[in-house]
Amino acid sequence: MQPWSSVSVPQVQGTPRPLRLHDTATGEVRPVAPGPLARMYVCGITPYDATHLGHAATYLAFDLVHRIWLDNGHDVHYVQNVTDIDDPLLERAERDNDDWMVLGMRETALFREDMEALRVLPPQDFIGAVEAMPEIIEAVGKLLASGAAYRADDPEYPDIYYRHDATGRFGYESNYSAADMDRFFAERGGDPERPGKEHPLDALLWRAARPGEPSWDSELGPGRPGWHLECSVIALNRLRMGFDVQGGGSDLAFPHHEYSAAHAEALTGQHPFARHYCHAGMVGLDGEKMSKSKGNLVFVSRLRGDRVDPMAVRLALLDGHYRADRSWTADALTAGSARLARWGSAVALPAGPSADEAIAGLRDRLSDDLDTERALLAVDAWVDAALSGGGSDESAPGAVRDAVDALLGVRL
Ligand code: 5CA
Ligand code: ZN
Repeated sequence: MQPWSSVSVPQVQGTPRPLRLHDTATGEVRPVAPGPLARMYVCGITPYDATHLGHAATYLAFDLVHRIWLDNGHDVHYVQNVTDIDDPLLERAERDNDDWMVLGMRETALFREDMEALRVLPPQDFIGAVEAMPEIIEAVGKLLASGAAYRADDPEYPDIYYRHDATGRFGYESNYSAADMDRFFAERGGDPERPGKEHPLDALLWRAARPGEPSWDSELGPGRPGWHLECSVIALNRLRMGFDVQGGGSDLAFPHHEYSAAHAEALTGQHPFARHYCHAGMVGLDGEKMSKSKGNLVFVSRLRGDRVDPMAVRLALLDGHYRADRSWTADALTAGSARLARWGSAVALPAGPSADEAIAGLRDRLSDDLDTERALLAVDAWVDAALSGGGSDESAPGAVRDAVDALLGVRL
């Protein structure tokens, strides 16, 4: 698929800081130590509805990772998928008497516009499950041949399942208890009760064609892919094993990222799939988790339609820790708009105090597991001093403007 357009990222004066990030697999904040080419995969949308502020917050968090890497002089290979065939898409299309493929294309186009408006740097590879179908089919064949997968005992629908313990490392990514695994597997798209499986936690790789459902011909028989394998294959074939960051919301820590890692490790015999597994907290609306099924969504596109400045949305979402579950409120947007206006006035001044401390503070805070709340305060301190008439450094306003643009993605 065509990714969205990029924006230029200015150089920032001073010394970059290497990034430290929380890793779900080890439970620690530890250095991300990429080579000259930093490699990141972030799980993309399932395009059956518009992008809400929860999705946006997650993509903003990983956009900061991207920007910090650029600041540190790395080239970045960023890959993102689009789950453009899966149950939720078919269910929504059926409900609305729509065509699932047109629905997916429409919502993906809107997502691109939203990301562009928020100045999220695009991935180099933006890959739909449908376009990756030959790669997915090949991977299922390999897993079957190696014994990591089997056909369900069901002559009518001989779906193909992954043996959850095929690598002997199952559970290392999420570290969830057996009870939590059972619960989240059932809640998040798994099918523990499916007759014909060897074990309730075995995950679907290939769903044999059902009447009325789209399917793809293959040597496996006609069918469509399971969700976790899509991300394994799209990441593996572009980033190879041991890439630096696998990202997404915390709802993906299990089962999705556990199985994506397990599938890739079973396919290659190598470990690990990713060197860091990073998860953003869930954003809710006034205290409740924002979710398509609850219908309590604030859409980025709707805010754009209401002529809200996307940079104010960006500042509002960055004023909270990416790993914390948090709430979107009208007050957060008001505060983001006010901050945007103050920052804009300060960088428009002919001079201000030296930018060195603010830029060093911004880098220190961001490189410490993306502590955006305190990063914003470091800029606030310079802005307050500049607006109260302090300083005569004529290069400072431009330097702060560039640093805020490059590191926070906020154009003033
Ligand atoms: N297509 C899959 C990933 S392969 C998927 O989860 N799609 S999604 O549209 O449901 O979510 C897209 C991204 O937004 C995922 O990274 C997901 O973890 C994240 N996300 C979903 N809901 C929220 C929320 N309320 N707050 C923060 N992030 C969220
Ligand atoms: Zn994914």
